[in-house]
Amino acid sequence: MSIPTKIRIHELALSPNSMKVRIGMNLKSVPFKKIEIDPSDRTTVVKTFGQPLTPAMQAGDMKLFDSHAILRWLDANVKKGPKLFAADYEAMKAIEEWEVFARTGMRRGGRAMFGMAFGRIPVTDAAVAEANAAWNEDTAGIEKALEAGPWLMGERISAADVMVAPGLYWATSPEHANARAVPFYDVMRRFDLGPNRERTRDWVARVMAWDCWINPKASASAKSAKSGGKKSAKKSKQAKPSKTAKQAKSVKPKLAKAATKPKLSKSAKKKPAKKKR
Ligand SMILES: N[C@@H](CCC(=O)N[C@@H](CS)C(=O)NCC(=O)O)C(=O)O
Repeated sequence: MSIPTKIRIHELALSPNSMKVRIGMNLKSVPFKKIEIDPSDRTTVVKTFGQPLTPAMQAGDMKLFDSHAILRWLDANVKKGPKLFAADYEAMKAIEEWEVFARTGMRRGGRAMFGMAFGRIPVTDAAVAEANAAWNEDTAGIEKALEAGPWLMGERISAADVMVAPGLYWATSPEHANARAVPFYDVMRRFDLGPNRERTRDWVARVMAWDCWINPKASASAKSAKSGGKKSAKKSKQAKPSKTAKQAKSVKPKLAKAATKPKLSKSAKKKPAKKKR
């Protein structure tokens, strides 16, 4: 199936959910146009998509919202680049467990960080320290999983990495020019994953290297226009499509206790336990 040549992503550049979509697009070498929305005026997004959240995508006549839904669409429709999800049942369930973690496992740090950045929560040393303790606790499972391979699912990059890593970007003291330029950078730079998170930090940087907002070389259109795709060849080597058998054997999200709220199912067939808070 050929995918529409005109793809437009409505986004808030600095938001982790928008990062996920840009990374997915670039991993799959799909060119797209970014449309930065005004966070205080969602009229166009609501009019086009019937809901206010970004990222939201228009691909020809097709409209889709939700970062993870867009990643699924990409993987189902674009053969090029690494396979993000998995043909193997167990591997697919493991990726979906990481997805649950991406949506809910880092809420404490994320809410505090963005709450303070947007002025909804007062910035105090105690509140920052509490959020940083949460970041450290909630990323224990990631650090552990990365002992078994460079990516969450082992040898190959997958949707698990794309869905989880951007949520941690702002807690890794980013120095990229666009990050430094955000108006509340001084608040954001106070957040950190804390001690013993070296693997996690390296991995976040490796995943984020595919985001053209912080790394213009990652852009699919830049690659095809400037280098005939050659520049991407080196990268796609390390990010080749996942081998499902390998993925099946690779690490499942064995998350640290604090990171398992909501508890993640041990068996891939079992539904994840409901969130208790
Ligand atoms: N489930 C959605 C969540 C999207 C979402 O929450 N987007 C945020 C930006 S990261 C947003 O538009 N929030 C509305 C607001 O903050 O007013 C996804 O993964 O794309």
